Amino acid sequence: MSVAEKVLDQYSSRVYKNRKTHIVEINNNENENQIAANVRTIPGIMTQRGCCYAGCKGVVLGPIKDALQIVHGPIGCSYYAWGTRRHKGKNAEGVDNYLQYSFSTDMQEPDVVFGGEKKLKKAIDEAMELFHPSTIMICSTCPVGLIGDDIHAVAKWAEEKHNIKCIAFSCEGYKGVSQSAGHHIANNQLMKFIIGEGDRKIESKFSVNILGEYNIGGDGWETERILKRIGYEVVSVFTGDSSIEDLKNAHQANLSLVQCHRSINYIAEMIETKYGVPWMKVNFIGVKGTIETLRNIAKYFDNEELTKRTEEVIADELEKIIDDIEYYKTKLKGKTAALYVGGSRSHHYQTLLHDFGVSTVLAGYEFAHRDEYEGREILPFVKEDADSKNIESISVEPDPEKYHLYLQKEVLEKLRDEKLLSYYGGMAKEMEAGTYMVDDLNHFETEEFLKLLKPDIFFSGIKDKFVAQKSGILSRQLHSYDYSGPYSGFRGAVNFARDITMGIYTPAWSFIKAPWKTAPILTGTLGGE
Ligand code: CFM
Ligand code: HCA
Repeated sequence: MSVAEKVLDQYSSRVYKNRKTHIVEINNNENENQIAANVRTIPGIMTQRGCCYAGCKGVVLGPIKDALQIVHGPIGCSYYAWGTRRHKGKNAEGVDNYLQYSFSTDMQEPDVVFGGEKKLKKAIDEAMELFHPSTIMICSTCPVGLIGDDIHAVAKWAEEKHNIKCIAFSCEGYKGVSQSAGHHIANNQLMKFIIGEGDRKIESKFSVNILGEYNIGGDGWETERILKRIGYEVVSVFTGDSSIEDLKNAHQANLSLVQCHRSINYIAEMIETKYGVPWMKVNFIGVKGTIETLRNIAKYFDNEELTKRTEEVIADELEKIIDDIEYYKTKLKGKTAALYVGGSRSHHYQTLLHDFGVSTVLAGYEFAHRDEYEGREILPFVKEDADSKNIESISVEPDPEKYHLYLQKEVLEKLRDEKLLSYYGGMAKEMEAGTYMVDDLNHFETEEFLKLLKPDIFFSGIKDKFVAQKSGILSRQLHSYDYSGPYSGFRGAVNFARDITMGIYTPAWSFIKAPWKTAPILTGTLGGE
């Protein structure tokens, strides 16, 4: 019996049938690594997924520092989205910073019975009186959708009364199947009400947006540092340490760099369709990943000076970290890891682990779509390539829900032949045969897989890390890095290696004994009576 079969075999037939489609043993034949993803979790299963509101307010909007964000709903929802992800933002002259606050309407039973719009209006009036923000965002949580408060009408009222920008997000937690629905809702509203509003003069001809970079542990700052050293102008970052003023100008950049595709692909595609700004998938996690990314960006701009400067910066950054990298390699080479994070890191961090000789035995996502697992072909820089190669018919479906490129078969083959198609995502094709890819890994499966695969490290989240840790396996949190970081770029790679080396070699492990190491696994009575 394979490891997966041993885990699945313990389920009832109904659950077995469902979960089997979410667990894939990687096969050398790429086409066979197909997985079910982005579908409802069976009720009763202890999923680690979050909700739509978490994806909208918690993830995409949360880091925007100068928008005062009011959560319309019970206080718990607001507190959760404020405290968990730890958004980092620097104070800047003339830019408000509300990151340390948690604004909520604190919905109670009478509001559910009689409606909560009055309370929401009062909260907006109070916020205006105390803070005078220029932008307010309203995010609704589950009860609001159930009772039917019209937050969009309230937003319109607020704009007229207070002469501000007020945007409502109907991101009730129950919508969709995970955080993923919330990303989409946030992206649509940012596109509709913010992007395109700015008219800042962009000086550089090498200007970029960094999309899907939320500055966890300071990652965005590190990425920006490297890009600026080379000579790029960073117009906006979605949304780590961002301000409305920057986001407004995103349409003016030459190129969008997409770090986390899952949470922001909608904006990348919409900016391309509406303003003609192309996008490119990047990965600033891992030394090799960063170098490859920097070279790809330089290749896009195709400028001799910029290419030279890129190589100089790579060489200089490498020289500064090479001794550390070599040292940590001696400590980490040959170790194994399991990764279970949201919708992009389980793939990105395999690049970084490879840098240190750590291999992956299992990787999974909470809410990724099939793209992130299986990959899809993308056509970068559609317009330019189409013109220069005389490709006649390319139709791009602009609806972000179905953003596949619909190409005629012969066109597709021609592009493939000329290596104009690049591949996005596809964690499967970088994983070794015999390892596991699991979608929506639940509590039970986590325990079972860890017991059977025995990885040296389990990279996971706030909720699930302690199960592993108490069973004697080191667990590092990849959501907010157990409050360490940055882990991106060159310096980040060293921070990461230092943290996991400390974790693996700490003497604390000799004081811990997993419960099943001292207690018998089977209990029962032997003999007749
Ligand atoms: Fe993108 Fe993210 Fe992630 Fe994500 Fe997230 Fe996150 Fe994550 Mo937590 S946007 S998909 S919804 S990289 S909050 S910064 S760590 S689950 S893997
Ligand atoms: C979220 C945010 C989260 C949660 C992490 C966790 C984050 O999706 O709601 O619960 O482990 O990164 O903070 O992913």
